[in-house]
Amino acid sequence: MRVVATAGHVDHGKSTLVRALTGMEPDRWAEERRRGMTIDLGFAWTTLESGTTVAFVDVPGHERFVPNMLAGVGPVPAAMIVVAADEGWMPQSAEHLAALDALGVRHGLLVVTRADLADPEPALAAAAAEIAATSLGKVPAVAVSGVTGAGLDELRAALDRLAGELPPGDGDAAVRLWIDRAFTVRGAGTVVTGTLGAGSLRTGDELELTGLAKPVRVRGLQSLGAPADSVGAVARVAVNLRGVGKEAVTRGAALLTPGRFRSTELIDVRVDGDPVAGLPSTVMLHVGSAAVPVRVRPLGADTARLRLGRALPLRIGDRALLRDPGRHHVAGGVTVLDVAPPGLRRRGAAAARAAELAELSGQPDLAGELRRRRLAHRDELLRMGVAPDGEPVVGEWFADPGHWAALGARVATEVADYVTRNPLEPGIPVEELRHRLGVPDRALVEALVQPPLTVRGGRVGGAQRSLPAELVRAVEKAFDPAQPFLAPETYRLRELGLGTRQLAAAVRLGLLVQVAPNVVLPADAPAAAAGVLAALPQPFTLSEARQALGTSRRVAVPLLELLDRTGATHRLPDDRRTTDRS
Ligand SMILES: Nc1nc2c(ncn2[C@@H]2O[C@H](COP(=O)(O)OP(=O)(O)OP(=O)(O)O)[C@@H](O)[C@H]2O)c(=O)[nH]1
Ligand SMILES: [Mg+2]
Repeated sequence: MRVVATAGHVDHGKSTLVRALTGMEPDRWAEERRRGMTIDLGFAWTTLESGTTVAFVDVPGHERFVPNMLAGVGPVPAAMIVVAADEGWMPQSAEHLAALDALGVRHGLLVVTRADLADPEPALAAAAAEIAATSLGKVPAVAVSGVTGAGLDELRAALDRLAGELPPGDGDAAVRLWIDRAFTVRGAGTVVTGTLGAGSLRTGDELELTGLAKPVRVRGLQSLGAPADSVGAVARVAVNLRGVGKEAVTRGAALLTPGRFRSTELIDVRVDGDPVAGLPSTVMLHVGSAAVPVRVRPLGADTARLRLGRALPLRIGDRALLRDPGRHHVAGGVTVLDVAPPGLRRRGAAAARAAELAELSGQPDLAGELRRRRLAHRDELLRMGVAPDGEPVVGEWFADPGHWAALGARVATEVADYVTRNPLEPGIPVEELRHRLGVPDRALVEALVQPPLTVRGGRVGGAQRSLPAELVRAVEKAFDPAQPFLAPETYRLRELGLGTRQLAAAVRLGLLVQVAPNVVLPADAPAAAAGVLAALPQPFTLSEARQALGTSRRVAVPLLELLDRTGATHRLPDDRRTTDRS
């Protein structure tokens, strides 16, 4: 199936033509038939010579109903532009064409109707020239009369050729069905309809519905009035939903493949058309069947940030249009560049962002997205419309290669820093390292750890966790257990193989404590000393302490100072000390 929307000024014969081609009545409402005027979208279809079925979305031409027209053409990539031979090119001919141009519609047909009332040539020439200057370019043109039927065979042939040129829908893509009607069918419940531009729907499918927190289920499907178990793009489709009241759905809502779209209220866009500096601060954004007011913040000459009055499921590369309803003016087409843009609070952030946006095309691009975001989860990328077709760094995480390398280098520095500050701990807790690196998942931290560093017991540390036996032996030899406060002289330590580097390692590994530049003691010596001193009559002098500990002044002076610092001893004004807390 192919879907084609009509376009054109009020009363130019759009509905008459659709009726003549399909034998169906596109004006569904009694009021429309009474007034002889289309108010809302109409739907009809026919099968052409080639066997291709074309479904028409018939739009109203009256200027008051342009928003309805836009809801109809938004999701449809082809248009049949209708111009009356007796009236020629008119204001809504121009506004409809501007809308098609803004949406980037590239496939179309010009039909000059009411050819029985006037020579079609002048209208045809004028319209063809207008259309040629837009995204549609040069289109085939046919003159017809909906009343006499003249030219209808040629029109059907032209439609068949157009249908053959339209790209087939991608049935495997994610579904975003912009809803153009919602109604209740007695006994069946809520039914919504729309033009399925991509993806497939099946009965029983679970889907997201914009504005609704819980998922909805497809109870039944119809396409062109006939029930179906599944419907693939491109198609007109009616979906009977389970678990939704009609009041929960209106035109502009969308049915979505779960997990594949993110609703956003803030987007950065490129505007083709009027310069963004000249846009009103509030305009209407039309996309799919939705229309929401947006506040415009110009960033660059043709880029802007839009704050949406209501969240919409948008992706990078989506086409939309901006319209000033007061002036009946399509201000321009919009290409979505970013659906999760960064804040602009810092000074100079807006200018920097404008420069960044100038480089963006709206073509989703994994490498570029990662360069800007540094790290991104697969789900987040999918929802933005970026195919995660590269190699993840771990699990479902993707990273910019430069950023990832920089993080890897920082792991070693952060681990070294932590271990120096916390020598007795066997490494930095993974969570602490995650925090220091500013990454969102522990799995990323673990993936960044490279030998000789390892992750063990929830910590990241050096590979060698067991104490080097040689060092332990040398330290044991250096001290007499009966005289633990007698620190060996440097020359003696050297004899035992304990040079500066070995001593530093022994201190880091918790074997020794550095009391003064040239004084090391067993790690438990300060605590043991505090015990010995507590047994002395209080307060005590340096000399009394030295004798009780069985050591020299060289050791006693810095050892007592260390005990003072840790609060184990208190120094009184007369230089005596006490271990009492008072
Ligand atoms: N003589 C003649 N009259 C036509 C032809 N096509 C349409 N009309 C008449 O023109 C009037 C408007 O036709 P519609 O088909 O309702 O026009 P429309 O473009 O659908 O109008 P809106 O939906 O309101 O924008 C009707 O009275 C039709 O009978 C034609 O080819 N020849
Ligand atoms: Mg009509």
